[in-house]
Amino acid sequence: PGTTAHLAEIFVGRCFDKSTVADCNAWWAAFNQVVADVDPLSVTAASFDPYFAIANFSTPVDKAMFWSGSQYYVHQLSDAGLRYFTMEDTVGGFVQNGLHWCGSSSGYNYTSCPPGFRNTTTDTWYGAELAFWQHASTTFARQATGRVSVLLGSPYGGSAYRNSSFFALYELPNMNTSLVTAIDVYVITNGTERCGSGSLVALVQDIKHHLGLTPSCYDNPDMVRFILCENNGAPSAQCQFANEFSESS
Ligand code: NFD
Repeated sequence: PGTTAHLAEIFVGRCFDKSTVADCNAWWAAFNQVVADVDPLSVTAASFDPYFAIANFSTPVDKAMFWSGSQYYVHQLSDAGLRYFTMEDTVGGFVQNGLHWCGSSSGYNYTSCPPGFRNTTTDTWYGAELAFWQHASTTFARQATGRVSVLLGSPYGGSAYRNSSFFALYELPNMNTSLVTAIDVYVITNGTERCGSGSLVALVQDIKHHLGLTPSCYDNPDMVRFILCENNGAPSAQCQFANEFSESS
């Protein structure tokens, strides 16, 4: 993706809009300190520690919603935090969602950023933006409390639960076993990827392993199908309310 022009203005403006951070300019300065004038490939998650000390990721009990492969639908569903709280509904995620940035030898590179990469041995992302999300995902997951949810899509026919995803790498493993009491898994199915088959088998195992919980799993539940119906000019395969109602009448 291209980089974001007017980064400082958007960041500070979004921060003021949420109005839960005491000093938005000081928060920008903490971000700037890490990213500006710095080689993006030298930035790691730990670089953002001072920045994240200011960011607020707290989430109402029973509302945290994680997601993977469903970036578009999940925010329709969460409804800006009214129904669920995704990371992007916290101020820490809100100010950064959808922005693309990296430093250069003179401030920011407003043309392009090098692709980030993960050192799998040290589990460290290099590349400022991905390092940022590694830290953000970890922080968000650590404080999730009560009943938590995850919405999984399988874009392009891939797996719904991928062990290279941020959800698998930094969210599920960082949930606190003494804070999380239940997990609901919502799947936007594509045929092979559905509760009890495909990658959902591994997800259940990993949830048991990390949290000692057996999740509840739902294929295309009504709340998800409503969103799928609402957003498709032509009804999607999963949007079948009309058929059901006409068959039963
Ligand atoms: P996804 P996920 N390289 O749909 N989160 O589980 C590059 F360049 O596959 C939120 O990984 O699900 N970009 C955001 C990547 C970002 C790569 C990251 C990669 N290898 C994590 N992998 C956000 N708001 O932007 C992932 N991305 C980027 C948290 C790319 O922008 C959320 O709390 C893609 O569109 C959520 O629970 C986006 O991450 C979970 O982690 C999502 O990738 C979603 O990450």
